[in-house]
Amino acid sequence: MSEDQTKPGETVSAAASKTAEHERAPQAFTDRITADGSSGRRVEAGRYRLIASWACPWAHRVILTRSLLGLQEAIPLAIVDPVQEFLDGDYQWVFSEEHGGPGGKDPVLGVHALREVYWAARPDYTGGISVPALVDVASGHLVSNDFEQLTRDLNSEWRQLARPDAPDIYPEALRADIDAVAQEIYQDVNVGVYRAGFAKSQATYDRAVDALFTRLDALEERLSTSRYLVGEQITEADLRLWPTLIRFDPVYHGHFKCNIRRISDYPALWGYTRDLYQTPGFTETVDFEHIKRHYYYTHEMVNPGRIIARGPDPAELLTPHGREKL
Ligand SMILES: N[C@@H](CCC(=O)N[C@@H](CS)C(=O)NCC(=O)O)C(=O)O
Repeated sequence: MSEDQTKPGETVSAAASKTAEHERAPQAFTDRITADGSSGRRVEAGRYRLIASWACPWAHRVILTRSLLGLQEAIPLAIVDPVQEFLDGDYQWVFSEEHGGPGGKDPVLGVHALREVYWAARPDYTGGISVPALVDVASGHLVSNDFEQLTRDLNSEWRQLARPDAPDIYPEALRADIDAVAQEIYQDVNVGVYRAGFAKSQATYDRAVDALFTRLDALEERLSTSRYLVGEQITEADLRLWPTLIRFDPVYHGHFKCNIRRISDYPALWGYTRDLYQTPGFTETVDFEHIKRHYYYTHEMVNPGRIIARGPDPAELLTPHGREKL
């Protein structure tokens, strides 16, 4: 695999930000929670805790699924501070007084740094420490940090606790199409923005940004005749793309040098971004303050002065999108 490729499951931003190339951390925690308990862990309201960051697009995909399915009460959410703490030579996700509780600890799990959860599960663990992370509260066991499997399991195994009219975001009949478009989006868009932003050479940057905008141009075409990426409903494919789009103009365009075009320069992509933003279940998962503070503060080599770019005005997301007619 070349330096430009990234496999699903690696800790993308950790790898990209901490090494010149894209170092691969194997997805280390992949236990499953199942409806029938056959995996050893049964679906149960209130038993597990989802640790996430409002800033992280991978965590956002799980948060969105939870929100669309109405699983907020069944799976409580713990949000880390947007600014990582420098611990033993590394930036780490931590809880704080503001995001967490007294003593800068998560009030339920009693931990300050997310790495404590990883170490409790595997004391000799030296791989990436990433969000999202789903924890079995009583034992403190880290069940999974695999965003893809988590999303799928919320949609299937957790259905008994979902609201009755919850959408199926990964319907059997559309899976092949969803997987195909998700794979293209993953490589060129989801990871592409990081590749461009953390490039250590002009050639690496050029390749990333070319692939990114070629893909965005193709998605613009696709979305100019259809409201959603696959079929006539919101699917997992949309949940792959949208978290990157919503961060694009405020962060990736400037901070990651993805500035050939803005999303707001693409009529269909921009309408689509607003359409989903205005869809129940989406708006409440977006926190621009966390998104901006995280990116502009954390990547020291990209933005050593920690100056947060001001624009664009988030109110633009509330303007009419006219996509109902599609
Ligand atoms: N483990 C996730 C990857 C998620 C990821 O890369 N999360 C980033 C934040 S956007 C992270 O936590 N990076 C570790 C760090 O920034 O220290 C997966 O299923 O692929």
